[in-house]
Amino acid sequence: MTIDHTKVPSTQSNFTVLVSLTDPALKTIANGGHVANANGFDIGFYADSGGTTKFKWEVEKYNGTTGNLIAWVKIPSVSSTTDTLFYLFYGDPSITTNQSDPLNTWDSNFKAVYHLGNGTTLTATDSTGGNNGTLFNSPTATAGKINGAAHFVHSSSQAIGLANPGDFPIATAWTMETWVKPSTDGNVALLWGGTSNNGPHMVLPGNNTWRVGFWGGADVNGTGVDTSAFHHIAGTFDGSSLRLYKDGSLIAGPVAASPATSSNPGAVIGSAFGAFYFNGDVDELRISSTNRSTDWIAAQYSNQNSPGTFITIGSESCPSGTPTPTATPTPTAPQFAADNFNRADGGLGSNWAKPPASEQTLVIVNNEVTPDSDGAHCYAYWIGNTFSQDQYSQARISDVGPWNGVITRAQSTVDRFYMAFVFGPNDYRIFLRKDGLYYTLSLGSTETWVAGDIIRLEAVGLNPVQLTLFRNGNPVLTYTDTTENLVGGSPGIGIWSPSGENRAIDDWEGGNVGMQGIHLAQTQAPSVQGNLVATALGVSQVKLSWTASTDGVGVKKYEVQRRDPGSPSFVHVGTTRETSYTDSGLAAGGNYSYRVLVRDAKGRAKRYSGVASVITASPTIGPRTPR
Ligand SMILES: [Ca+2]
Ligand SMILES: [Ca+2]
Repeated sequence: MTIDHTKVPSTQSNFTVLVSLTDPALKTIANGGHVANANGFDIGFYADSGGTTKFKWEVEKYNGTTGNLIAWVKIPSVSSTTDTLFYLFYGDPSITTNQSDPLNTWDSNFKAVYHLGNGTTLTATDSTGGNNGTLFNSPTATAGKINGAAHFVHSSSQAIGLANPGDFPIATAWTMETWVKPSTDGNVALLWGGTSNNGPHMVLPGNNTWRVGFWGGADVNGTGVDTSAFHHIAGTFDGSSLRLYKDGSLIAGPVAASPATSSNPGAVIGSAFGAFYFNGDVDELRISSTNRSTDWIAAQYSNQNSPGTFITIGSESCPSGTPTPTATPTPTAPQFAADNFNRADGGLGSNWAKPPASEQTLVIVNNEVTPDSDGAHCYAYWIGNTFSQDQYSQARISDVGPWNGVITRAQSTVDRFYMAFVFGPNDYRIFLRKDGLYYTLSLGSTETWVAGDIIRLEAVGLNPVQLTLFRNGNPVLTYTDTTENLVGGSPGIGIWSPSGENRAIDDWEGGNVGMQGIHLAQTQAPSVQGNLVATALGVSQVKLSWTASTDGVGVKKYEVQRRDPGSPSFVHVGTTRETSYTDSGLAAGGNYSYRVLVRDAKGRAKRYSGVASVITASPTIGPRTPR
C-alpha cells in the first residue's frame, strides 16, 4: 500500500490513517477471495514485505462477502518527500485470533475517538477507551462520511453524553474535529467543561457561521455552513490562540484567548447540557490534548475525504502460496521412515510438524497417537526426511469410526493435502484438503474394516495425480486427480475424534512409493462415467466436462441435467454448445449427480451420457457427511 506524499504537507509521525477499500481478494475463500478467516483475523498491516514488523490497527468494518475493509492503521512515519509504503497481509489460515490493537492505534494525545456506528446501529464507543458515550433520547444511526454516523433531531432533544471526560483539557492545548452535516444552521455540535466556566465548544450560532471557542469567552468564527453535505470542521487551542479549520484548510484565526482554568467534568455531543440541541449528522468526532498542526489537519482531511487516492493498493503477490510445479524427479534409492510412537506420553517430537489445517495437536498416549482434544481436525506430517512426491503414508488404525487415517503431500505453508480415512466399518474415503475446505474425492463401502487394519494412501504422478487407498496392502479405492495436482510435500497422519472416543492410530510408516513392492492400482476414475467428469469447485459450484460427441455431423448442443441430494429424478439446469458447464448455487457438502443429453443439429435427442456424481466442498468433515 502506498501513501501519496503529495497529500502530506510535512512529515508526520505516529500518524493514524484510514484504509478503506473493497477488493475481490479481500473476500473470504468461501466467497471466492483469499482471506482465510471468516472474521478477517488474518488481515493485517505490516511495515515490510516479509511481514516481520507489525503495525497497530483497528478494524472498523470487515465484510468477507463483499471484500469491504475499513481500518485505521498507525504509521510510524508518513513522509512528505517520498511515498510511504506499507503492506496488507491476508490468507494465512493459521491465524485464527484477532490481531488488531485498537487502543494503541491512536497516539496518546487522542482522548476520545468516536466512529459512531455502522449506519444501522448507532454506537458511541470510544476507540481510545475510557470515554464511551451514552445515547440520550435515542439519536439514530445514519450513513456517515466514514461508515456510519449519528443523526440528531433538535425537536426530540437528542444527544450523546460522554462519561468521565476528566482528561479533556480546557485551558491547555486541545483539538476538536469532526465531520458534520447540519440539517439546519444553528445549535451546538460539541461542548465540554460546562457553560459556566469557558467550556470549549463547536457551535452554529445561526448566521452561516462555524464557531469554535470558549463558552462566555473568546471564539473564532468562519463562514460557510452547508446543510447538504458532510464537511470536516476542526478547532484548535494552543494555550494562547484559537484556530478554525474547514475541509483541511485554516479559515479563521489565530484569535487570542485566555480561558478560565477550572474544569467541569461534563461533555456532550449535540447539545449544551439540555439546550441548543443539534439538528443533523455528526461523524468521526475526536478530541485531542494537543493543538494539532495545520499540516496534520490537512493530511487527515485528505486521507478521510478520499482514502482511495491518499492510499493506493498495489497488486497482490503470493511469495509462498503457490508452489511451482517441478518435473517428477528420477527415482533414487527407495527410502522410508517409520514411527511406532513407543515412547513417553506427550508431543510427537521433532520429526513431526503441523500443517496449517490442524486445529489441535496430535500427541502420544500409551504408545499410540491421539488428538489432545476431541472434535477437532488434527494432523501431523513427517519432516525427519524428504521424500519424492510419489509417496505413501500408512498407519494402523487402533479403532474404527469417525475418523482416523493418513495424509500425503502436506506442506508447512500451503493448506493443501490428500487424505484417506476410515469413517466406519464400511465407510472409507479419499478427500482433498484445500484452502480451508474439504473435498470428497471418492467413497468406498464394500470393505469391512476392523481395529488393527492398516490404511495406506499413495499419491503418484502429476497431472493427473493417481490416488490409491489400500486396506492391508490391497488397493480398495482410487481417484484420478486431474484438477488440483498437489505438488511435493510430505506424508503424515490425521484424526478427528468424536467427544470421548479417543480415536487413535499407531505404527506409522511413510516414504517413496515402491518401497514395499505394492503394485499400483489400475488407473481408474470413479467420478468418470462414460465421458462425463464432475469436479467440485468450492462449496457451491460443480464443473462438468465431457468429450465431444462424435456420432453424426453438424452442430450439436448439450443439455445438462442434475439430480439433487435426496431427489429421485434429474432436472434440466442448462444448455451449452461447449464441452463443459459450471453449475452454481449448490449447497456445501451436497452429493449431486449429473448427466448430459446430446442433441443433434436438428434438436433431436441422440443419447445420454453416463451419470457422474460429486460432493461439493465443506468447511468440515463431519462424522455423518451426506452420502
Ligand atoms: Ca463513522
Ligand atoms: Ca505404538
